[in-house]
Amino acid sequence: MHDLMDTAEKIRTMEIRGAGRIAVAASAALRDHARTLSSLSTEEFKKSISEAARILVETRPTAVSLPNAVALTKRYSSQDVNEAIAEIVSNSEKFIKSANEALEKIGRVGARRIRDGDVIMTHCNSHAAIAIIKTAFKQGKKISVIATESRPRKQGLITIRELDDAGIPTTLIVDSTVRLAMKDVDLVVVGADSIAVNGALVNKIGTSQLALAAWEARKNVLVAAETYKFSPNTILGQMVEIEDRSSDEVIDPNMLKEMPNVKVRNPAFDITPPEYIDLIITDVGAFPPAMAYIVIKEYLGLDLVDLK
Ligand code: RUB
Repeated sequence: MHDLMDTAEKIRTMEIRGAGRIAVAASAALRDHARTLSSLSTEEFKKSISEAARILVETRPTAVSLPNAVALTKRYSSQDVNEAIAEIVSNSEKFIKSANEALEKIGRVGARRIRDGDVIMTHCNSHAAIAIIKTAFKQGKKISVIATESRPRKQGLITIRELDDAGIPTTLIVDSTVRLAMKDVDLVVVGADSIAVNGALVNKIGTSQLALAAWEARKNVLVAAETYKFSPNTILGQMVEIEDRSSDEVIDPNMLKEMPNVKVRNPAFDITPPEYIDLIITDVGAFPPAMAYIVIKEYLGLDLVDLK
C-alpha cells in the first residue's frame, strides 16, 4: 500500500499533474498494488482493490481520465486471485500503451489542421495539445506559439520550456493578455480534463476566456483529448466537479489574515460550452463536440457508466 499512497500523494500535491499523466500514474499504481496481493483470499483481494481504487480516485475530482483509467484497470472476472492479478496487470499495460499511442495519433490528426505560418495560442500545460504543435513543427511548418502563464500554478512555464526544447518560437503572456493577443492568433489549441456528453469542455481555469475571445475574433478552437477524457457519467446527468484549491496558491496567507473582509476563490478549472469549440481531436479522429455521445458509446464503452 505504501507505493500506492505515495502516488496518491503525488497526484494530490500536483507533483504528478495533467489529466493524461494522472491517468497513467494511477493505472500503474493500481497494477503494482495488485501484484503485492497474491497471498490474499478472493474476498480480501476484492476489498483491497476497491479500497486502492477509491484512494486514487479521491485524490483530485475534476479530470475524468483518473476514474476512467482506474475503472479500466481494476476490471477482472476470475475468482482465482493470481489470475485476477494477471488480468489487472494486462489491463494496465494495455491502458498505458494505448495512452502513449493516443498522443501520437492526436499529434498526427491535429497537425493536419495547422497550416504553414500559423500562430497558435495554448493554455496551461497539455501534452495532447503540445503533441499537435510539435508534430506540425516536425513536419516543417513554420509555426509559432503564444502560451499563457496559467495562474496561479503557472503551468505555462512548463509549456514554454517544452516548446523551447523543441526549438519552437514561443511568446509567453500573462492570462489577462489573451483578448489583446487574439488578433495575432490563427487558432487556439488546448487540452482537456473532462468532456461532457453535450461536448462541453472542462479544462484549466481560463480556457473558457480563450475560447470566448477566439469566438469573438472568429478564430478556430481545437481541443486535444484522448477518448478516455470523455465523461461517461455525464450521460446520467452527473455534473463534473470543479476542484477548489487553497487560497495559499493565490495570496500569502499572512497578508490574507490582515484583511478579515476578504475571501479568495481559486477554482482550478472552468467550463467551455460546446458552441465555442470547433473540433475535438481524439485518438480515433476529429469530431465536432456534438458527437461526444458517440465517442463515449463507441470508443470508451457504456459499461463505464456507473448506474449506482
Ligand atoms: C492541467 C490541465 C491540462 C489538462 C490536459 O491541469 O488543465 O490542460 O489536464 O493535459 P493541472 P494533458 O495542472 O491542474 O493538472 O493533455 O497533459 O492530459
